[in-house]
Amino acid sequence: MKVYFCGSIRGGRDDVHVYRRIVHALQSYGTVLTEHVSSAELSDRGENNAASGDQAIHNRDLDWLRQSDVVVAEVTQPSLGVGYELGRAVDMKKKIFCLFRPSSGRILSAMIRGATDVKNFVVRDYSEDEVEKVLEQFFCSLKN
Ligand code: 6IA
Repeated sequence: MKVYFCGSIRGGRDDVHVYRRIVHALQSYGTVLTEHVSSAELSDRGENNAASGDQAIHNRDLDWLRQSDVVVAEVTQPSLGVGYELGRAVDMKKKIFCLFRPSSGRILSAMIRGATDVKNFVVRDYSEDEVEKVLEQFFCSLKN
């Protein structure tokens, strides 16, 4: 199983500790193609390798997105890139699982909350200490 994980980079890195926890849990279900999203060394400049330009990042990420079996996104910290990835993933008919923390005080974009269709696009409100449990429920539901 190949998992594409989405989380904010240039949108802000406040939640990187949550991304780490999610990626760690995801690794028990398959290969996480985008592990770097949870790297503490990656700043909101979104660049720790000056040689790779934005176009290369975009094209490589879309290749990984195409290869993926499932897309998991932490959507609490608003990010243009994550929104874009989700839109492209919908178009590719991927299974998508979005995680949102209401305790942040934010209200999730209607374009994400409203994309819910039960089968392929699921939005789950959760708290940080439930990460492992909600992922387990999601991956179990894929088997049915
Ligand atoms: O607009 P944002 O930067 O917040 O978008 C974040 C999303 O876009 C993530 O889910 C990533 O999959 C993707 N993304 C944005 N920037 C990068 C990136 N930067 N590398 C990989 N994916 C990215 C350079 C870091 C690299 C040299 C280690």
